[in-house]
Amino acid sequence: MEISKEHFKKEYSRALTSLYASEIQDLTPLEQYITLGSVVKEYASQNWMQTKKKNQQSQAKQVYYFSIEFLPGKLLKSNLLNLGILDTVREGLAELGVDFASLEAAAADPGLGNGGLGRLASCFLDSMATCDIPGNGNGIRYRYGLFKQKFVNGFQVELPDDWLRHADVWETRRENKAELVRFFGDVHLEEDEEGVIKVSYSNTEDILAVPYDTGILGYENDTVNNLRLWSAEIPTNAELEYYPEERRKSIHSISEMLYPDDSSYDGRLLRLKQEYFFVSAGVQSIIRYYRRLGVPIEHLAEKVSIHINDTHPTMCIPELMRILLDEEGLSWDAAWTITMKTCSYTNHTILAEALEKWPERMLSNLVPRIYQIICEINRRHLESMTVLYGADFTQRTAIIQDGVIHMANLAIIGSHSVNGVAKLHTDILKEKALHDFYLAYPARFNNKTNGITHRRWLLLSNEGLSDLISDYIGTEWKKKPNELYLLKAFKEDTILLEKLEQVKLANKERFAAYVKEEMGIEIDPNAVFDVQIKRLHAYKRQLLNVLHIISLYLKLKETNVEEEMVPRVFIFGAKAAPSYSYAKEIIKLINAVADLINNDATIDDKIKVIFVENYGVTLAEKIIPAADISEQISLVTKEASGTSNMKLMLNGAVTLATLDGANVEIHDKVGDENMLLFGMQDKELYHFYDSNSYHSQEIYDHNPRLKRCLDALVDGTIPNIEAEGREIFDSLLKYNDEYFVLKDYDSYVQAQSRIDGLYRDRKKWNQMSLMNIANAGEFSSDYTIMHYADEIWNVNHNKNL
Ligand code: 26W
Repeated sequence: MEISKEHFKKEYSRALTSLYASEIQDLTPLEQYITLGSVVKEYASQNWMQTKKKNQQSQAKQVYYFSIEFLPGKLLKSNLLNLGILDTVREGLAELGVDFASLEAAAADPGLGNGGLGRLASCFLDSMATCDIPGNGNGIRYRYGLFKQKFVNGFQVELPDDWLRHADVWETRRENKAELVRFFGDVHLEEDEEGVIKVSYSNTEDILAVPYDTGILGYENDTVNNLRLWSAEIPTNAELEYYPEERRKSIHSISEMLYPDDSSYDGRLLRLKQEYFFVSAGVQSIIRYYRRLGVPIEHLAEKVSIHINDTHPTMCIPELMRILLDEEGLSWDAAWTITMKTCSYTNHTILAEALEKWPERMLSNLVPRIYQIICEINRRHLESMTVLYGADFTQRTAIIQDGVIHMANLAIIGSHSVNGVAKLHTDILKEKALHDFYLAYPARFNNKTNGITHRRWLLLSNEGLSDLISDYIGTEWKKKPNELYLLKAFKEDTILLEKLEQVKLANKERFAAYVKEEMGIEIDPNAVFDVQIKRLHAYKRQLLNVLHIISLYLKLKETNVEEEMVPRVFIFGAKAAPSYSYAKEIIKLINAVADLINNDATIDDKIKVIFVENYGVTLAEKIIPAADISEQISLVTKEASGTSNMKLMLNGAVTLATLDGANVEIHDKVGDENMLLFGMQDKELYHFYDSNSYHSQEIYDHNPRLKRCLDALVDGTIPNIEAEGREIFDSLLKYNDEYFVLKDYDSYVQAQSRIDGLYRDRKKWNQMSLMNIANAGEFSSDYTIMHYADEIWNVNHNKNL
């Protein structure tokens, strides 16, 4: 959109007058932010209405992306970028004496997600809008987001994330689009005079689901899609006396807070309520919109795609069946055909503890009609499959087994598409985790390797690099990120390589200033910034990283080999689920090692360990542009894809990785010469599993350096970790090291030791950095989402792949 600086300045002054009736300089950065937000929202509102009208008039097929988590990050800068007015507004504000950075710092970062799954959903929304796909996000408007993390004596402490204490400028409450969601009660099936089954309910507990819509702006196109987040409220038409305090509380509790677990299912009733709440509200609102199109219900699948982001929204399948059977009066088969054509499912993890298995009793009690429908889906599955594949197979794939409901099985049986999020992950689903289903429904299985929006993760968070790239290859790459490969032509261009180094150094200096400001620790921008940023989980092996750091420190202490070692700054960002005690012990260990090393003057700042507090989207935008090394060291087969690996690659970091998840595809692109590989590969791991022949004690007994390092966990070398050190020591030896940390230790240390030589050769290193940037375009979520559109949702998009 074209707006002049003068026009913007007038608009801004008008808005602050109407909002605060006071002078600019009397406003706080937060008030300046809210003012700017209201102006920008208005700029986008035209396109928001236009997009809705256009889709309605053209009866365009819509995609509804159901996710119990979204991690949008701060929206101000990305909305300004996508409107094409970022520079104009920044200059206009500067002329009005408003500092954009402090204003932006006051913005809320909605933490409505745990990690990879939630951020991927937000990258996808940004890409769907940019590719002109009518894509709608559907989720929960949690009153409290993911906990705020503080370190107290090195321990993680969780604080409430009261992100709505100041109104969210981007959302719009749509009371008139509220839906009623029914819980508990009894279901009555009566045959009416024509013999049609009529379904009625009694003694239900009804919740009013009120939607809050946020515009999702496409990049430099007039598309504004919708993110609809539902809030649980007391039904307006009910007499208040019917809602005593604790009843009101239990209603509001449904959208009160995000469950902070990102990999272990823990069957709480409130979580199940949350899952049905946003699913039922979402599906009902889709059908309400569809009915207004006046197209026969039989054609629903041609106009609507419902995507199920992991198993949490799986009840979309029985909920759609409920409406098609009970409200539209369709036959089972007609309803089932439509439902399968409409629904598609993505699996994001093979970890057994993450798979949702809800007690049958809990579902039959909370959502009796949905339970009835699931039973019928299961019965028909058993019936149709037993004849084809026999009882055992059918039993293994049954939805209901021994009193629990396997949500992944329901999601697969009720969807026309099942995809993994990286080639290796999808192969593991086909060959192992979901092999039975793959045998039965081979055509449904497909791979969609994850992606990231290069707009937030390069254009916005690393303007220095973006401008440098545009100086050399023009700006086409901003809309066609694959064009980044044109940078390969400049591999020998020493000027560009030096400029690349300068850009990275400036980003490292900026981050060093942040660390100084927030943590009071000096770090050397010329050191190697070695980054591991992701949720704290044993399979991601932050422990392997800190064991190497301990080894390096002990080596420095014992053999003072400082001359050939390039100084290192090890940067960690990670939250642990509050109930995940082992993960919290590793956090304590990393902080204890940091205290020891950062305050040891004898090693003359050769190593620093920085564990940033409260890691999330906004901190990632500060750390990633400053990274030299990207730590992707999960135990092979455990990380479905990873997405920080793609963000760090795009910002010129060199990846130190196992051949796990999407690291395999990064390696396919950049090759051995531009990446540091180590560790076991999948076949070797399966051999250990099949032969049960892994004995970590043996490795400990035969590797003095490793032994010295592990002993430091329990012999007092590292102060203040008595309990945690022992727990971790035992997990690795007594409990035989579930994630093969000891097995991969040597090759990891060996790979780490290659960094000195490579980094010291600045031309070589900058060439490696350039080759990673040049090959990162393919991991743009614009391409990922176009594959979803073409191969799963069958919906049009504007770009050519
Ligand atoms: C039931 C608790 C729970 C909550 C969230 C279980 C599992 C999850 C998510 C599926 C975990 C998650 O975020 N998985 C990550 O998804 C990313 C996006 O596809 C992948 O890149 C990561 O590899 C995967 O761990």
